[in-house]
Amino acid sequence: MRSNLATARDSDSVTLPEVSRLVMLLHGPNLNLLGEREPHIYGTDTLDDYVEFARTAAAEHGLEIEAHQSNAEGALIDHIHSARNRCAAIIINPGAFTHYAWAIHDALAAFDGPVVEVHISNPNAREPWRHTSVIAPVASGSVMGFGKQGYDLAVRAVVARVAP
Ligand code: CA2
Repeated sequence: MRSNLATARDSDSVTLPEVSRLVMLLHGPNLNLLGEREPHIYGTDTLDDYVEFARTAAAEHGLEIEAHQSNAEGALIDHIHSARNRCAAIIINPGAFTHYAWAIHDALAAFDGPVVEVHISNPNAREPWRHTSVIAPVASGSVMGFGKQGYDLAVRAVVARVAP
């Protein structure tokens, strides 16, 4: 597995590799509405609650979360590009982009670190059009159907894959 390395200099000006502790957490379209509608599917937690939960889980392992949500595919792609050579890993809930956004697939394929796909619900137990993920082939793995707990599992999956 390739890892994203930043460089740091010690007092003797020797360049030392330093593993980035930054993890990008991305949320796709409509997830800004979490907690406002469809609580029977997505629960009552807001997006801020999810991000805070992931931040706390990451902090327990010495990782820091940089979180973004966008309803625009291009904005998500720009965030993925900005994670290159800077973030150790990406955790992404692409929302409905999961099922057809090949440009997000391509952007993630160009990211060197682990990518964890996470879903609050279990798309495979829902409508047939949700059963395809174009993100899964470029993800290290996927966590789905466990609600907020899935974000803790996603963080743990990252921890297991980035250098201690
Ligand atoms: O279960 C997930 O996390 C999903 O990524 C959520 C997406 C859905 O298209 C995927 O198939 C599975 C939908 C996000 C919509 O979120 C809303 C939240 C509250 C109210 C309305 C929509």
